[in-house]
Amino acid sequence: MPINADYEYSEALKKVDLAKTPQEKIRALEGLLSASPKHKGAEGLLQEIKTKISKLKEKVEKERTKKAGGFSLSIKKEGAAQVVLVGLPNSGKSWILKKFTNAKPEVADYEFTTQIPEIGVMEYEGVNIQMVELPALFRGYAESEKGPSFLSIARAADLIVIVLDGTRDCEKDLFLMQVEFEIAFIKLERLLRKIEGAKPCLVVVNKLMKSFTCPFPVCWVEDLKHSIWTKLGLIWVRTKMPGKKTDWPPVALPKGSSVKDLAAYVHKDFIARFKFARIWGKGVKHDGSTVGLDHILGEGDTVELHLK
Ligand SMILES: Nc1nc2c(ncn2[C@@H]2O[C@H](COP(=O)(O)OP(=O)(O)O)[C@@H](O)[C@H]2O)c(=O)[nH]1
Ligand SMILES: [Mg+2]
Repeated sequence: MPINADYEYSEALKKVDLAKTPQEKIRALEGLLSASPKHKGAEGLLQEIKTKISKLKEKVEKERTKKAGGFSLSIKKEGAAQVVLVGLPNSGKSWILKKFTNAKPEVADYEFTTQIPEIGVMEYEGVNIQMVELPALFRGYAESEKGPSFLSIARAADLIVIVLDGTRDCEKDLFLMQVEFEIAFIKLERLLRKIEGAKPCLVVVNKLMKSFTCPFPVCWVEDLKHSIWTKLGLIWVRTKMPGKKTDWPPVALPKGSSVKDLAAYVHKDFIARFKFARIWGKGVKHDGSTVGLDHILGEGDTVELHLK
C-alpha cells in the first residue's frame, strides 16, 4: 500500500474511535471503507466494515421507527415493480398519480393534501406497475414523527421518483430532499458514479419544463411513463402455446433474460418439459425462428413454448 494511503487509513481509523453517536460512527466507518485497501487480501476487512455499517444503520432506523410510534410501513408489491413518488408539497405528486394510474387522489392547491400513502396502478404495454405517492417531504422529515415510516416504503421500492415543481428553484428543492434521504441512509443512484447499495432513482420535472444541474437522471413529466420503464430495466414479452392465441397480459422480465427465465416464470415445470421455442420479434433474423433455452429475449418478442 502506498505510504499516503496508509496515512489516510490510520486517520480514518482515528475518526472511527472518536465518533460518539451511532450516526457519527456510521459516517466515520464509511470514511474508513473508502480509505481501506481494495486488494484481494483486504476483502475480509472490507466485509467486516460493511457489516458494522449495516448493523448500525439498522439500529438507528429501529430507534427512529420506535420513536415514531413503532410502525414500520410496508406496502405489498403488486405488478411487475413498485415505484414511489416523493416530493415537496404541491409539486404535483397526486396530479401525476391521477394522470398515469387508475387512482383518484385529491389534487389540491394547498399543502399536505396527501396524509397517507396513495396507491395506483400504471399500465405499460399491458404490464402493471404499482405507483405509490408518499405524503409530502419537508425539512426534518427523516426525523419527524411519521417521516421514517414513509421513508421505509421508499427504501423497499424498486424505483424512487422525485417530483420537482419546475416553477420553483429545482436545485434547492432537490437538495433539501437529498439531505432527508441521506439522513435516512437511503443512497440514491447517480449518473456517472457507481455507489454500492444505491437505489435507482429518477427525477421528474412537472408544471414547467426547465433544465438545471442534477446528479440523477431527469425527465419531463410527459415522458415519465417511458422513463420509468427504461429505468426499471425491464422488457416485456408475450407468450403463447402452439395452436393457441397469444396470452395476455405480457410478461415483464429483467433486461437480458433468456427463454429459460421466461419458461421458469410461466410455470415451474416448463424448463424440465422444454423442447424448443419459436420467436417472433425484432430480436430474431426470421420470424418464427427456433431457439433454445439460452436465447436472450428482446423487448416485444412473442415466444411460443413447445413442450414435451
Ligand atoms: N399548471 C400545472 N399545474 C399542476 C401540474 N401538476 C400539478 N399542478 C397543480 O399543482 C397543485 C398541487 O398538485 P398536487 O398534485 O395536489 O400536489 P402534491 O401535493 O405534490 O400531491 C394543484 O393545484 C395542481 O392542479 C402541472 O403539470 N401543471
Ligand atoms: Mg398529494
